[in-house]
Amino acid sequence: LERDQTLELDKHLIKKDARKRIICIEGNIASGKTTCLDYFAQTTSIEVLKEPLSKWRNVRGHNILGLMYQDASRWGITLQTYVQLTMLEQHTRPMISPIRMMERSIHSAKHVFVENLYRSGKMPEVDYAVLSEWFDWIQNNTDVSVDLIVYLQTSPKVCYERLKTRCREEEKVIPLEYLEAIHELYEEWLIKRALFEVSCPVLVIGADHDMQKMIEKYEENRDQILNPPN
Ligand code: DCP
Repeated sequence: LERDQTLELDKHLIKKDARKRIICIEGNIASGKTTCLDYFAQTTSIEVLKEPLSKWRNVRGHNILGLMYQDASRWGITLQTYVQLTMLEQHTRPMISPIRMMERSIHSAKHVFVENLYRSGKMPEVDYAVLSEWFDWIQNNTDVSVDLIVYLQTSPKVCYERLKTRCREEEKVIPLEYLEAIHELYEEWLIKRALFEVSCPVLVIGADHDMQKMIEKYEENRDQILNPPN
């Protein structure tokens, strides 16, 4: 479809129900979230919010993403405290379009990344408790709800290969085991439902394929993604 045609199509989709909707794109590191967000940014008029990575790399001059990968036991809590703040800021920002698509969420930050630090013994229980208190307060007192989670499901090995080719400086030290641990937590949270409550529908899209095939999949799932069931 040409861009103009797809924009028309979206107008039609959006008009059907004027309710505001928030869609989160979730998945392991290098699962292809950026490609997905770019695709919808280029072919729709919806609001697309990228993960605030640049902020994590520069908090008043400090690269806490880099620090965390150098020494997770020391800096994990620092990064995750700031991730939680930046995610809260994204969730609560006034919407400029009826549909918002976000890269990850405050929920995966807590249920996947913080959980992983805690479980792997890199975050003391007391830090985990304080972050959890913050998270619970945020959940009870602000609106960080989500209408649909799109889970880009990958195998950790594929993510590992992509990670090596993209060569982001901070991520050079990431071993396969780390991606396996993140993968396991995503599966527990969104597929096995063994960990935390999931209070919205989850659309699972296999994402081990190359970029062209992934774009085809986004096209196939376009209606479902832009018009999540209630
Ligand atoms: N990160 C983290 N803790 C979080 C969220 C993210 O430590 N709560 C880290 C993991 C990555 C970096 O931040 O090293 C960026 O994360 P993403 O995987 O979201 O970004 P990508 O660019 O890798 O996404 P994709 O490749 O899927 O487009």
